[in-house]
Amino acid sequence: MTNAELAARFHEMAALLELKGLAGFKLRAYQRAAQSIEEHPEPLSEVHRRGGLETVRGIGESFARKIEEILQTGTCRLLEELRAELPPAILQLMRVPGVGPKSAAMIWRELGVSDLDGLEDAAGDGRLAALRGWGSKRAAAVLAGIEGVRRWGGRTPIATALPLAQGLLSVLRGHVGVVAAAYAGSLRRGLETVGDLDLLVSTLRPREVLDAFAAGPFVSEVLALGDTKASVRVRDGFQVDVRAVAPEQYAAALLYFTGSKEHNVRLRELAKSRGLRLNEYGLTCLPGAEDPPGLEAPPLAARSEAELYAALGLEYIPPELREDTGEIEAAAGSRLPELVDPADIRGDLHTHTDWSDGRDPAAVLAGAAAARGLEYLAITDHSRSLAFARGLTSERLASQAEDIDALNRGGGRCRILRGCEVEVLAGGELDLPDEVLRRLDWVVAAVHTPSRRDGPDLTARLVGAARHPLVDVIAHPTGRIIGARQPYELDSEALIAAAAETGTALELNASPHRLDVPPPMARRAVGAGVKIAISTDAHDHRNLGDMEMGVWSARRGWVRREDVLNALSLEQLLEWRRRRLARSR
Ligand code: DGT
Ligand code: CA
Ligand code: CA
Repeated sequence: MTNAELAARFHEMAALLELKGLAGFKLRAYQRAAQSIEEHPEPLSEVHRRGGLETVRGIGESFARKIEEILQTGTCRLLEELRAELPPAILQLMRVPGVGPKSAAMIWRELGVSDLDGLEDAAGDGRLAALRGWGSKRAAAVLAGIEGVRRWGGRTPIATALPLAQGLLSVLRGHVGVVAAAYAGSLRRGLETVGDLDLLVSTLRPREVLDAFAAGPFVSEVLALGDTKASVRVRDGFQVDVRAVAPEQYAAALLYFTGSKEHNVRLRELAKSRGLRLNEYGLTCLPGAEDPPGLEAPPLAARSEAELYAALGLEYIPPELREDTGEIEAAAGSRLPELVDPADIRGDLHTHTDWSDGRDPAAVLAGAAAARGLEYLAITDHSRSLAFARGLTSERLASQAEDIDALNRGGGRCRILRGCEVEVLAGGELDLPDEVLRRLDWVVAAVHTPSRRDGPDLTARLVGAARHPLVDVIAHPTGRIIGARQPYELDSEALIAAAAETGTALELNASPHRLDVPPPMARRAVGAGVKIAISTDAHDHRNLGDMEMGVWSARRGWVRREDVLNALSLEQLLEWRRRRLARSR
């Protein structure tokens, strides 16, 4: 059992005891023990084998017995008694922002409510508001909080987490004792949602830095505060873990806390097979058989993650690939893909203006694209059947084209392509006639209308669109809305096969709410030779900045620069299109 797993049981005991009304130094003893176990550099199972549990900070005789019991049986009597006594779902209540242990205990005792559904009812029908110290405002906040917990399954979308992380890092860097700071964990790996935020600081004055952070105005609750770690909740209930390490440990800690766990496990095994030990403090030589006992080798110098990977005989593995899905083998064989990078992006191939449901006129969008250094921008407003989005008829599309021609003659730095996001109708045919589409520079095909979304129907529609000679890209194929809507039942293999056969590209929609195609599908697509267009689907010039998150997602899908259409120059892109059209005629 790992220290983290052991600590989790102590955290659970502390939370359940607190729900039962334990407070003061007795409660703090459990919380301190949990934290001390979590932070202990050596596995407690080893310490136990040596008979040294009571030398660990915060562990006395009674905790040592509990640790022993848990190591042997996976649990202990106190924990089992608490679990039997308290309803299993009650810890869920504390995931709702604004509900701490005291209020959870009160809600349970006075209303008999012990899970999210019950809390939702009580918040809705006035029982919660009627509790002492509550009131309708606080009950309404809880109702909103429950919705948030449900909607995101307790996970926070990257679109919310990233700016928060950047803000917190600038606070940390503002402290004179901080040498360097970075975010790690799932956010650094570019996941579309994150469970909690993991920040890392390099400092010689950890206690001071952590104390100052935990006292910050953005902190709503301090969950733990020690010499190496602070865990806090920020205002909307999101948990942030900050670890403080000495500068010489920073690279190893960054590697460790970036994860994923699965990737770390593989690295540790690899280290062991080379006579090394890798942990969050560094990479050390394992003592040899002839070495005197107790002699610890100093950590091998590692100023960067790249040096640590090199010491393990691996190429540097970018964070987005660290999921143990083949990256270790590839790095060992120097076969890692050269991933697409935000700097490779030359254009955006899916955007909307105020002709349909976008906010800005084409000129504003093109100006913003030019300011971002983009060479080209496809304006792809919706087609006529998407009435709620003011979809364009053939006539309005023709007038828009004249508008765009005039803008291009005006000589902006960013060339505007006349495009359309054409709806794929239920029968598989397109919403606009071929002779209209033929006059365009860029055709994106998409399904939005929520009629009969059953799998075979949607697959047939999208495969049909891919086979249509005039379609350049299939937009956001799975239809997922992160945290809100599951992907449609699409036969992604059939779509990838059709795209590969016809040379049609697939879109990776960069909106942080979509990130669609999802990374595993992107990986299969590029494996089959399909090109990817990373597009923002901007409905406002500010959305053009979503491109970076799309690129992160693409990197998670092992997408290389040569797989990405909008990493081509304008000239190369138009050439790609000419060839595609010639082939499909
Ligand atoms: P999340 O927060 O659910 O989105 O996912 P992560 O990957 O950020 O996970 P988190 O916050 O639990 O831990 C951050 C990193 O710390 C994780 O990616 C790898 C490392 N880590 C945490 N616990 C363990 C562990 O028990 N074993 C190993 N090998 N690594 C761990
Ligand atoms: Ca995390
Ligand atoms: Ca964490």
